[in-house]
Amino acid sequence: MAGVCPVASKACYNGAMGTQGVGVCKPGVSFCAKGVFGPCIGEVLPSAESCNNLDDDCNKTADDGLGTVSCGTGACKVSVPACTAGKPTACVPKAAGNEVCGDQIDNNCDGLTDEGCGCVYVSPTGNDNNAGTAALPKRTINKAIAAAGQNGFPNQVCVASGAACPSTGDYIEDVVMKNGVNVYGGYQATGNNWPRNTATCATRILPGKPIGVYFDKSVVLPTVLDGFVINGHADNVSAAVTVEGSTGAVVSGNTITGGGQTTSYGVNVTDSGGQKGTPTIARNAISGGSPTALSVGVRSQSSAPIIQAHCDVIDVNGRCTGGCFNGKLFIRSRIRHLQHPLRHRGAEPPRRSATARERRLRPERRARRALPRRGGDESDHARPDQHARRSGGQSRAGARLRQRPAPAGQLAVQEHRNGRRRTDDRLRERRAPAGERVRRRDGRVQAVGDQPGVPPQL
Ligand SMILES: [Ca+2]
Ligand SMILES: [Ca+2]
Ligand SMILES: [Ca+2]
Ligand SMILES: [Ca+2]
Repeated sequence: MAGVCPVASKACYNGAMGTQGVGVCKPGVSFCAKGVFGPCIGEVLPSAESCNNLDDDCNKTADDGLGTVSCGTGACKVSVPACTAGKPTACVPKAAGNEVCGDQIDNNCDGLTDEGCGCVYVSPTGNDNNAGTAALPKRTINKAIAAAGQNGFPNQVCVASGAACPSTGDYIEDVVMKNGVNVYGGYQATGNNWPRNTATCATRILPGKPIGVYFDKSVVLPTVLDGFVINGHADNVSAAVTVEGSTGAVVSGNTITGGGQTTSYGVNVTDSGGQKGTPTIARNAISGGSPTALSVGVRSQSSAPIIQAHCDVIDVNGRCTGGCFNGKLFIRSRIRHLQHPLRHRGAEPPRRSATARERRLRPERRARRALPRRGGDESDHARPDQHARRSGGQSRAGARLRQRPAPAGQLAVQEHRNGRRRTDDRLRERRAPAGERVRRRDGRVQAVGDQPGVPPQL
């Protein structure tokens, strides 16, 4: 059906009403051919918006509705408009911070929220300016104790020996325990929940003061010190651990050795103004030390410690039959292999044949040897409450010991004819058996070893 077009061509537009001439949208041209207008050529219709700084969908706004893009995780997450000035917006995550405990936020952007917050952690490579998380541990036990219970941390301190075990980590500090804050040693500084192995991760506390690790009377809640090696400081009188009037102290699973030079305690429990110390002392290996005078594993002064489970093997009668010297659990007064030098028996000198004079003296020597000795090792289990204090602060055990005869090996002291006491050089070179009697130049016989001025030897 041939016809005639009124005009040779006309504008055309097939887009939605209101879009023509808006944005990129524009009409085209339709030409007449054989009396019929042909297709609309050159029109631009609305299309999906794209990031090109143009109004592609012809709604009068360029690059609208393109949404946002996000990047990063946790506290680092960032959302930005997808298109800026006709170009995709670069998305840069926020910088990661340190994990903050207890805020329900993944502060360090590793995908885990409040990780490494199960303890205030302490490591030999830590820093006291750190918060105390597993990733950023503190350096000292005291600073960790101060941080416990705050800023999302529990009342617990976990102390590592190193990043790998077996290892030994030393903490040279005077640890002061805080009411209700438990302190555990033997950790390995790895991961967000440090593993614990007290057998291979040796965490040592080396106090610089004679008081050692200290629980004072403010410690009334159960407050645990567990899993450490604690060596007392070398002072005249020294304790590795002191419990003064504390009713909540729990000293468990430690290897404790006193460091006193004259008087030495493993654990010294005293009252505080009449307030008894009532610690629980359990599953430790406690040695008083190797001082010259008094050595006590656990001492109690006007106090009542509860002592439990310091035995490796208990027989059917409930007696301890294993441990003490060779086991892992014990309380003893002395370090067995570190006896006083005067008592140490070194290598025997080469034997030689006796002289005629010595042969003559032999029967007398045999008689001397037959005299009773005070023998045995002093490393017995210490009984708490055994050493009740006398006025003046000296335990009765110490006073009693001074009244005993001198033990084997003690220097013999002889009284001089003019009444002055002197130490005979010849006598000094040998060990005087206990109970030995020395004939003085005036003919009287005197027992040695109990003269005043000679320190008692344990
Ligand atoms: Ca638009
Ligand atoms: Ca656009
Ligand atoms: Ca995290
Ligand atoms: Ca957090």
